Amino acid sequence: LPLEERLRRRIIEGERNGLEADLEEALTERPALEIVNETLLAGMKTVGELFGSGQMQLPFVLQSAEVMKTAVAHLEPHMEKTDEDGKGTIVLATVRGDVHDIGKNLVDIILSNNGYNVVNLGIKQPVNAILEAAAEHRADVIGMSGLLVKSTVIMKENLEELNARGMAADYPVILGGAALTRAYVEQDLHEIYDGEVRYARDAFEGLRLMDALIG
Ligand code: B1M
Repeated sequence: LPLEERLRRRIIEGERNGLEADLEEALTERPALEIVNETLLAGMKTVGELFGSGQMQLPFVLQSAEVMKTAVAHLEPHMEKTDEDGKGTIVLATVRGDVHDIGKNLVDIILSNNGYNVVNLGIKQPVNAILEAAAEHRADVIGMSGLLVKSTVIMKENLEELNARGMAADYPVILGGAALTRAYVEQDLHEIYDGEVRYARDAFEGLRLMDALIG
C-alpha cells in the first residue's frame, strides 16, 4: 500500500506496530501538520462513519483513538513553532459529560505553537472548574470543546452561567466540536450570550479567532 493509505489504515484498524516508522517516512515528504490534517484525520473520520453505521464496536474506536494520540504525540515535536510568546491565555476544556479530547488537544498544540498560553483542563469539566480556572489564570478567552449532541446543550448552559455571574463581558468564548454548527453558535448562542461567542470549525480557525479576539 502507498504510505498515505497505510497510515490512514493504521488509524482505522488501531494498528500501532510500525506506526513510528511510517510517520518518520511521511515526515521526509510532508510537514507534520499536513500529515495530521490530511491523512490521520481522514482515518478518524472513517472510524466515526463505521461506528455510526454500526460496523465498528466501541473498543475498536478506542484503539483507533489511542493510535491517533500516539501519532500526534510523535509528530508534535516536528511541528512549526513561532518565536512569539505570551500572546494571551486561553482556558481550554472538554465540557461536562464528554470524554472526547483529540480535537481539543490539537487545538492546544496549535495555539501553544503559535505563542498562546494554553491552560488545558482536560475532559468532563464542570462549568465551575472552567470559570475558576479562567479567573485564576486571568484568561483572555475561554475555549470549550464537545463532540456529543448533549454537549451543545451544556455549552449553552455554561454561557448562561457566565451571564448569571456577570462574567460574560470579560470572557469571549470559542466553541468547537463535531456536533456544533456555525449557525447554532453564531446565531442561537450569540443571541443568548452577553459577551462574544464564536465558532471554530477546526484548530486553525481557533487560532485565527484568538488572533482576532485578543491579537
Ligand atoms: Co465517540 N462519538 N463516543 N468516542 N467518537 C462520536 C463523537 C460520534 C459522532 C460517533 C458516531 O456516532 N458516529 C458519537 C456522537 C453522537 C452524538 O452525540 N450525536 C459518539 C458517541 C455516541 C460516543 C459514546 C456515547 C459511545 C458509547 O459509549 N456508546 C461515547 C461517549 C462518552 C462520553 O463522552 N461520555 C464515546 C466514546 C468515544 C471514545 C472514548 C471511544 C473515543 C474518544 C477518545 C478520545 O477522544 N480520547 C471516541 C471517538 C474517537 C469518536 C469519533 C469516532 C472521533 C472523534 C475524534 O477524535 N475526531 C467521533 C466521530 C466524529 O467525530 N464524527 C465520535 C478527530 C478530532 C480531531 O476531531 O474532535 O471534531 P474533533 O475536533 C476537530 C474540530 O471539531 C475542532 O478542531 C478539531 C480539528 O482541527 N475542534 C475545536 C474541536 N474542539 C474544538 C475546540 C475549539 C476549536 C476547535 O476551541 C475551543
